[in-house]
Amino acid sequence: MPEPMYKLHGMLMSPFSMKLRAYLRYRHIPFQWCNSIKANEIAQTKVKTYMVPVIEYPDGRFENDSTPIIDKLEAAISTRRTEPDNEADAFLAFLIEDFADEWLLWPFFMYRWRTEADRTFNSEWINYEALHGQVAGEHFSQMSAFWAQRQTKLVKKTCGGPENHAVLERSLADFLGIMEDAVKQGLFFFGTRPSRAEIAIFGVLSQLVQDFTASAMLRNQAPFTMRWVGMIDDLSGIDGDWEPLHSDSAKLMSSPVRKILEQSAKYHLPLLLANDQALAAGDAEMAFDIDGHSYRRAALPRHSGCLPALVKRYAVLSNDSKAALDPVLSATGCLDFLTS
Ligand SMILES: N[C@@H](CCC(=O)N[C@@H](CS)C(=O)NCC(=O)O)C(=O)O
Repeated sequence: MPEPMYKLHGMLMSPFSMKLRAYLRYRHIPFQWCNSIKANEIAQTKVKTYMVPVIEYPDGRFENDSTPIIDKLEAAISTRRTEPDNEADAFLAFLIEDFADEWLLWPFFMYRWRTEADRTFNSEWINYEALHGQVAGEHFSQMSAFWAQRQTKLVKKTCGGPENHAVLERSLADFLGIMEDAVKQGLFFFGTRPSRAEIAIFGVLSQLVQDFTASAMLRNQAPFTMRWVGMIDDLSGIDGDWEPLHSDSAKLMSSPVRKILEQSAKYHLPLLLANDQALAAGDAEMAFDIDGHSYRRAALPRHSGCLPALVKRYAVLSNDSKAALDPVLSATGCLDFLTS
C-alpha cells in the first residue's frame, strides 16, 4: 500500500516553499509538489492568512506558515528529525531558523525587486511557473507587470526605503562570507545531518541563486555557497549523525553558528524587538540603530510572535543547557534579547 500522500502547494520562486520542500524530502515524508497558480488560490481560500506555501495533509486539512508546520511534523514523526537531539543545540538551530526567516529574507527581497532588470526577469520567472509555460499573449506580460509592481510596493513596507539598502547589502555580504567559509568545512552545523537551521537558510538562498542580480553576485562572491544550495535541495539520501556543539565550548565559539548568532544580535533580534515595541506603543513605524544608521520601516503585526517564541524557548531550557549556551549567547549579544 502506498503511504499517505501530503501535497505541498508552493512555488520554486518562494523561499518558504523551497524550505518546506527540502524539509519534506530530507524527512522522507511522501508528498506531491504542486506548483502553479493554484498554490496562490489555495493560499487565498483554504487558510486564514494568505501565505504560500500551503501544506495539504493526507486527511484533507490545509495549513501554512513553515515554522509551526515543521514543529508539528517534528513531533509527529520520530525518524530523521531536523531538531538536534540535545535541547541546547535544538535551541541554536531554532534561533538560526528564525534569523533566516525573519531577517535574511529582507536583503533577498530587496535584491529581487530593486532594479528594472530584476523586476522583469524575476516577475517573468514567477509567472512562467505560475502559468506553467504559457508565455504567449498579453496575459503573461500583464501578470508579470502586475506582480513586479505589487512586490516592489511590498519591499517599501517590509524593508523600508532606499536609505536602508546599504545595511541590507552589507548584511547579506557578511552572511555570504560566513557561509562561504562554513560550507567549505562540511555541509552541516551540528554533525553529518541537517538541522532546521540549514533548511531555513537554504530556503532564502534558493532564491538568490535564481534571481537576476543575486545569482551573478553569488557566482562571483560565494561560489561554494551556490553549490551548497544545490546539495541541500534534496538530502533524501543523507543518513548522518548529530555531533553535539553546545558541550564543546571551544568548537562552538569558533563555529559558523557563533558568527550567525552575531548577525542575529546585530540585525534580527533588534528588528523583532523594535517591531514589538512599536506595535505595543501603537506606532505605525519601528526603528532601531545599526552601526549608527537608524533602520526604519513599518511595524508589522505578522512578525509579532517571533521574539516571544524565542524568549519562551530559551526560558524552558534546563539550567545545564543555559549554562552551556549563555557564554556564546552573551558573547554574541543575543542573551539580553532572550531574557528581556
Ligand atoms: N512565515 C511564513 C511566511 C510565508 C510567506 O511569507 N510567503 C510569501 C511567499 S514566499 C507569501 O505568500 N507572501 C504573501 C504575499 O505576497 O502577500 C512561512 O514560514 O511559511
